[in-house]
Amino acid sequence: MPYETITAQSIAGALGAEITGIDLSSQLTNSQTAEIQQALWDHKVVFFRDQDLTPEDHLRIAGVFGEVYRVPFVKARDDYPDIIDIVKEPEDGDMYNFGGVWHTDASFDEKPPLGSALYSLQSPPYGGDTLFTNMEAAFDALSDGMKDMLSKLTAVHSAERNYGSGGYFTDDDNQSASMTINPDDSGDKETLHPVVRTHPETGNKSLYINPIYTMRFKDMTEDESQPLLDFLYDHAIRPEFQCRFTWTTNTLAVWDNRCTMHFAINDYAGHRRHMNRVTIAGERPV
Ligand SMILES: O=C(O)CCC(=O)C(=O)O
Ligand SMILES: [Fe+2]
Repeated sequence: MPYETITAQSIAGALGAEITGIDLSSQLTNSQTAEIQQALWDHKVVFFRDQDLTPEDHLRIAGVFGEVYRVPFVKARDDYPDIIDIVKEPEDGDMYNFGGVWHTDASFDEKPPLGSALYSLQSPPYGGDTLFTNMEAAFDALSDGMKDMLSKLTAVHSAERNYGSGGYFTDDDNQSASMTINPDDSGDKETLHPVVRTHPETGNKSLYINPIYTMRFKDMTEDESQPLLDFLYDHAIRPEFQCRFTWTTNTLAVWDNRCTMHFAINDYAGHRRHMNRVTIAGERPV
């Protein structure tokens, strides 16, 4: 995709591009703003390395894409209630890392976030990469019969498995030293979303389900739903639909949460990894 004010270099066939030629700490021109938006719709996840950003810069860049989304259950920074600290300390060893299961952010919400802007304050010396997968490519590669059937289905989403009253984080052993997660029974609430959603900017269709927050298909039991969900998850994370990003300190990534899933790899025990995330509000999936 040709741009006039930035350069985009794809990092994989399916999605993901590194953007250069722009200093995000400066006041952006209208054309720069329009082009980084376009680059996100074109590439689904964009990476800006070597950006020296203050929290205000970080909030301002996220604001290019939409209003801020206040993340439930995860304690925010005391000084910036719209920024969450995603941190794993050396003493956390190989215990659970935030985002370490394939997911799209907060699909349990009636209006899940449009995207997230994740900034690396400290990257480990190796490991801690993030995987992304293209849910439009995954949908496109299905047979017409499967696409047709899925297009008629609705899925039940909930934060229950992670943040609900009996969820993973209610067990003290699963609380890390470094992040505060506050599960409560509002996490048990269920929300309905179409299994196939249409992107409001591009009109493209994508699969919209994920193994953390999708509980079952509407009007079906979990046992009935799970085999098809498992097939779709395996299909969606085929290597050719993915990209893998190796972080360096001071990189900002912005992903489109509506047509991707992501997965934070937990392979840097004994090292510190520190990220800040600003989440961008979205619309009700259709
Ligand atoms: O730390 C990461 O690489 C991603 C964590 C995650 O899932 C998120 O920030 O939404
Ligand atoms: Fe995430």
